[in-house]
Amino acid sequence: MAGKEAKGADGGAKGGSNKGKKKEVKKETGLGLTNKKDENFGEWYSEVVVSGEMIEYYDISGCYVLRPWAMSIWEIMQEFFDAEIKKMKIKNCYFPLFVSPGVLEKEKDHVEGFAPEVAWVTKSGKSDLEVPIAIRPTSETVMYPYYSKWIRGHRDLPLRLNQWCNVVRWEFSNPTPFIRSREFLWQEGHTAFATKEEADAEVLDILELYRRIYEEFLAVPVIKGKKSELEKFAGGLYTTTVEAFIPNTGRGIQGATSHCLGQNFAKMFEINFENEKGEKAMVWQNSWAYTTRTIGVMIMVHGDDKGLVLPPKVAATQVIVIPVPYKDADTQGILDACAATVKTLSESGIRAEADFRDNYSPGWKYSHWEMKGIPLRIEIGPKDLANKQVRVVRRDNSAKSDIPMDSLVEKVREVLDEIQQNLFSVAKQKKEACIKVVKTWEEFLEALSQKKLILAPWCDEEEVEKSVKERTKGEMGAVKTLCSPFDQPELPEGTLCFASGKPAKKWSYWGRSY
Ligand code: 87F
Repeated sequence: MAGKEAKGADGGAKGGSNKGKKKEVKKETGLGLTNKKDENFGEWYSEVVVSGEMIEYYDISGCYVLRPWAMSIWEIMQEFFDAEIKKMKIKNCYFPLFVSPGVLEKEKDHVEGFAPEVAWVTKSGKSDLEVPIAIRPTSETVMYPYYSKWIRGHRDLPLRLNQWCNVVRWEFSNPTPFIRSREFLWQEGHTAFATKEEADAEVLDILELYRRIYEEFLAVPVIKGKKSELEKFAGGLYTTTVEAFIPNTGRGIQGATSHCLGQNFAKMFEINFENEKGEKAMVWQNSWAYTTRTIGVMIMVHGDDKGLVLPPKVAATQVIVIPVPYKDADTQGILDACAATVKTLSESGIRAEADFRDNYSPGWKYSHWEMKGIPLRIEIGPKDLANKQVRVVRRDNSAKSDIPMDSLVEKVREVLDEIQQNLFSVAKQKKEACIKVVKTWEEFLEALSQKKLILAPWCDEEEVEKSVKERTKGEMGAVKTLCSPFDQPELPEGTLCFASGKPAKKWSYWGRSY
């Protein structure tokens, strides 16, 4: 991959105009993707995360290097979410990475199904550890013994903690950068309340923050809803989710989950308190998480054949300023104008940089920054200098316009907002065009073969869901319920389940998923 950035990849004459020669430049420099999003999605994705400088592959399968371009997206979302949960009086903490086997197994039921994914440390140096130590796949069993210790009376409630950390789950099905990796970053919130009402309310408050991360930051539309009994977190009472959809593969993807745990863990870990009446009571708990998967979903939804497409709100650099010097022109004047442009934008809070590297041509830089998905490019050449203007080029739709220097900040801000809006509305339209309402099994199979996001009336019976899984399993993976949307269309009296023919109880989204 290093070859892609090899020096001497000098697209066309240095300082020359490359306008209209973009294709040639790409060929010469080896920039550009070899796979197309619509033809070879999986290969396209692997290529775009590396060429866009988000990921570097690692010599342990399922593990990836998060490069600064990706990490800065994580940090921007983190800054938002962290501030929001602090407003809700949730506090950050940090519990250890290592879990003793006793603690991990304390809560057998919920860990059992996950056991094959738990990674263990068995040695220090050459000698075997007396007791192997697990690496946290999630922290219920790590944290809840302390909740039991710290919660005594109703005045200790609510207890609302969050931690930002990494977790390890030794997955065996095909690893994908961001989407399914063996180690990933997340926040995990774990809260305890005196009443179910408080817990219920928080579940939805957190889910709303997850929706905002996807829709307002990543410009990815999501569906809020409830998981089926089969798909919920088995240790909890109910699971709410934000579900996204990848039109190219026709697959749903769980974006983030907010669980009400009920009192299941309180029972197991004896998290009791004395209520206001002096009686012994059990707490009500929630847990909730979003992970670096968010970044993968964003890449899959917005990326195109030229590379990444980053929404301005999460791009580390929102504007790249590229000098376009010309033979006899005032090169220093152009460079100064670029520097001044960056300074003006930066001072007004717009994240801008200039690419002054003199070993790359402007054309090469255009392709390079397109590959990295930078929302807006500013070109400054002799004509722009003379006219006291800059040329701006949008990454989302390639639209070009000239803006006068004296309205730079105002106009750039406007265009960035438009890009953010446009990415969201295009993604939403695409998603909505994929939704297919089906009433019968035949329609369901037809929609499935067309990679649709299926909305169907369902009897809400687990056996039926299992049979749908069974009847659709194969190379592509089985179909499952993604969620039952909070926003339920009307369900006329007498509507039947698409799969069982029994009376339908609710509308549910179905599909293959990640
Ligand atoms: C893998 C190995 C061991 C998922 C696992 O969703 C245990 C688990 O408990 C496990 N994979 N889970 C479920 C995690 C549930 C819950 N934890 C806190 C969340 C949100 C954050």
